Amino acid sequence: MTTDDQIHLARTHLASARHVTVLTGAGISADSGVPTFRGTDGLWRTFRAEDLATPEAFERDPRLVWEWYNWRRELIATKQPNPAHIALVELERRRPDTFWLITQNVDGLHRTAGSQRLSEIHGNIWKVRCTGCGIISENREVPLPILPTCRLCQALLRPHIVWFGESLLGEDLRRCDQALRNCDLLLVIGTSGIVYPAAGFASVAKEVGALVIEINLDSTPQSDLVDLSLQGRAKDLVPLLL
Ligand code: BJW
Ligand code: ZN
Repeated sequence: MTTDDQIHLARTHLASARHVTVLTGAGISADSGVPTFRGTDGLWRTFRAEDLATPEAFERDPRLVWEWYNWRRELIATKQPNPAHIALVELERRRPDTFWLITQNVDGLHRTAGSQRLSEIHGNIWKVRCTGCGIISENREVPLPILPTCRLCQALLRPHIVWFGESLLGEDLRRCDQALRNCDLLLVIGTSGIVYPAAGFASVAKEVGALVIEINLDSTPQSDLVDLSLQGRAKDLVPLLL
């Protein structure tokens, strides 16, 4: 099948689907200039995840972790949503009651683009959480003073991000499970499909008989499982599906 045929088929499926769920990963924001994690220019090529994205790393050296997040906040602050983010806003607008977007991205670009029916399952880089009283607040200060502390209780603040070995919010997991079990089409965009639990979402959708379409620059561990695998840039392919 040619790419044009695949796109035509994907469009037809999308137009006839009742409940549509979308899962996105770093690849959708790569087209906005936000670095991905894996791959040749990925963050994990230069930085060790276990030194920066685990609760143990933060306990050991909160300054180092905050410096890394400050650098990323500065970088992301200069980035804008791209046509793929915007196409997903349009998809939500067309089917407001039968659409849910699950993102692993912490950059907030889906929300900036206008997506509202959205679970940010790995958190958001523009939110901080108090390690003392647990309060979560939005914080767009760039750079943040290191080390940032809570206004209410003076304890250390941490990024409101899900690190390796930490559980996702139960409420998010329930919402996602519902969106996956109810959907008849799952669109998986720009994720390597390695990090759990999101790496298992395509299997959940397949189990309930949904059609799964993947959009990625490369093949992934999920490519053999999905019904249609479109290879290319998210910013080019996602708008073509509408
Ligand atoms: C393009 C493109 C373009 C590029 N267009 N495409 C079961 C089995 C084994 C292990 C586990 C398991 N369950 C849990 C675990 C442990 C762990 C895990 O999954 N480890 C794996 C690495 C094996 N999971 C967890 O710890 C999770 N917690 C949890 O499950 O709690 C319960 C539990 C704990 C422990 C044991 C068992 C249960 C939490 C995971 C949190 C992940 N957080 C991170 C880092 C946050 C730090 C931060 O951002 O500040 O979130 S990891 C990092 O990876 C980040 C991402 O959201 C996540 C996914 O990455 P993503 O989005 O897929 O990006 P890439 O870079 O990997 O891929 C980009 C893709 O885009 C590529 O495919 C490109 O080809 C493509 N692409 N340009 C289209 N223009
Ligand atoms: Zn506090």
